[in-house]
Amino acid sequence: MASASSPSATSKSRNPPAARFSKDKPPRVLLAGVFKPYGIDDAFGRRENVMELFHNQVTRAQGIASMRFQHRSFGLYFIAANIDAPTTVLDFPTLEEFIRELKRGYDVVGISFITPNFVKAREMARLVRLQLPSARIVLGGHGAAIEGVESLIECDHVAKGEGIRWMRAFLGEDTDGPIHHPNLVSAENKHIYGVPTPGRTGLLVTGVGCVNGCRFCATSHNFGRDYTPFLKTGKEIFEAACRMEDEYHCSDFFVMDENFLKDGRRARELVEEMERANRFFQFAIFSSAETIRAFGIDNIVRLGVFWLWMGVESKKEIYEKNRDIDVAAMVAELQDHGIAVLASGILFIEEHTPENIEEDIDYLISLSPSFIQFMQVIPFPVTPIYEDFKRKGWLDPSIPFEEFHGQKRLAWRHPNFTPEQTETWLGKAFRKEFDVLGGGPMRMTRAHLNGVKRLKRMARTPTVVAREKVLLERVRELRLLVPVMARYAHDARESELIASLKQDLDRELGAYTMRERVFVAATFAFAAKYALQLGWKGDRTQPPTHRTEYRTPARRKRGWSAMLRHVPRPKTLLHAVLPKSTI
Ligand code: B12
Ligand code: SF4
Repeated sequence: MASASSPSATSKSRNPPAARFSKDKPPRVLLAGVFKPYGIDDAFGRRENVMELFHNQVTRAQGIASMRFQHRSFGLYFIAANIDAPTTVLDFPTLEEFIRELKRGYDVVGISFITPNFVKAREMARLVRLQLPSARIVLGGHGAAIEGVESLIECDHVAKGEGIRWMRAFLGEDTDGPIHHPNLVSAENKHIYGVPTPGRTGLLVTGVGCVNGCRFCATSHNFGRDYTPFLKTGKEIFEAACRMEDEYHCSDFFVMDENFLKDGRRARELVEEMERANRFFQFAIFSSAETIRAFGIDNIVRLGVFWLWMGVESKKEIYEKNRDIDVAAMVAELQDHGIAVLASGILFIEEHTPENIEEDIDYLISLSPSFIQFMQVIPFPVTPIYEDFKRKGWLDPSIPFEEFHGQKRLAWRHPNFTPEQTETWLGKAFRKEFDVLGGGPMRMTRAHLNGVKRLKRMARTPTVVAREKVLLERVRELRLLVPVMARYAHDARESELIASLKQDLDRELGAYTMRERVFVAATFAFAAKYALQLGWKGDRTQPPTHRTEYRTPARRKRGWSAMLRHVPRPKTLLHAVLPKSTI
């Protein structure tokens, strides 16, 4: 017979079992992300599972020019901020720290993981059972979609899809209560060319999921091809932004929403709120081409978008979202209006062969976006391609989940490529992009500068004037890095591109002021130190551990804002003035 903890007694669903906790003594909840170190080859992970977005998937071939920053495991903070039970979030722990935390005693331990961290989650669950045999183990996050996970990892419950509602139901709380948006910064430990960029870019998670359901997309299918808004209206987004600006003085926000402009009405309301209050914020967003077209460039400028991630994917397989759209013209128009575009492309779709794959790589590069993400197709469980590849016999059970990262060799058997070829082509793509277009920070500066020029020619509404002012400030900040960019240019072509950018900047902004010269000198010191560090120690850094308590007796006295404050203050004057705007 199955025990309460055995796999066969496991509940695995979007609707958890009714809570069995006493109302008088709420359960103590621990929510943990998987343990570090990340991005190294060991028994639990791979070198390619780096806990950094750009440095692993975007600017990875760009050496010292690669943009560096880390994100918290946001889902944990969102769940913790929206349940009533006393909760601890443990983000980026070592295994020892996790064990020490378990010894404090918990009734529920939630482990958040994605597919490549399967083995880490399994080890953590094993330890929970060992240390706290009576605690309920809940698995959540994208890893929860792994086929048969309930029998592969020791656990009591598997929470598939959206987690706030799941956890509330599990704990016997009101599932329909309003969602409280915690105050969080988007990225930490930020630097470009070794120069800290500590400004406060706030995080807004306006919702999870996407209804488009592109066949490879884990995010869409993990949430049942449905969208769950966390901030339902433009007013709610505006109010969340105001709150964060009041507390953190941040006016830039990274919007974590797979397809933010899909809800055009909400985005328009946000514009209206900002214009009505004459209080403007800037946003970095993800959006698909169809939604960009529908929203229109003028509205995008009014919204204050300064950075945009767009799924270009491939010229060979046209997804609905890109159908009948001149993507090249769209990227050019966005960048001409000051918006740095990240175009993502997928390599090794079925149509790709060693003979034609370079066409797609060249296509992405020809768009000349500020950044490109090349990602290999990964058949994540829950996506239609997973089932499709399974049917075709292309899934390879000998490839462990740790290798489902899309950044080295393909995690499945492609009919037209050997595993070695997939690694070579991916490396080639990133290298070619860097050689042809130069470094991302330089290209982003160029896009922002073009925007300043363009906005000057637009109708002088208060919104456009406000947007131009902020964009100009951003360009001034990034310009401080241009001499360092020139010093570390990786080849003659990049030197030329930077020289031309410098000329245009000088024409637009005049000579550096004395104060700016001092800061430029300082950037050289930072960059030299970073270059030495890269040479000696390599490029891997581990995020620090973050332990945050919610509603524990000590914390309750200090109130919500104290519980949710995570923002480090600038340490020096230099920290305070260097570029703050890049996410
Ligand atoms: C931010 C992010 C990162 C950050 C990591 C942040 C961190 N501290 O872990 C960075 C940039 C470092 C990163 C790296 C990678 N990532 Co990533 N990342 C994302 C991204 C863009 C957003 C995640 C997020 O915060 N969403 C907002 C929160 C609120 O949603 P959520 O995390 O899904 O959480 C909700 C539910 O899942 C659930 N939930 C989550 N945890 C738990 C736990 C419990 C107990 C419960 C009940 C519920 C629950 O409740 C939450 C609220 O509804 C997603 C794409 C996306 N839009 O989701 C990809 C994504 C998660 N990443 C992915 C991948 C593959 C990677 C990399 C391997 C890529 C690479 N090669 O570099 C690496 C691996 C790094 C590592 N060592 O773990 C995949 C995972 C696919 C899969 N099926 O597993 C995703 C889905 C992207 C994609 N579409 O392919 N990533
Ligand atoms: S539009 Fe983007 S987020 Fe939506 S399903 Fe397609 S790839 Fe996923």
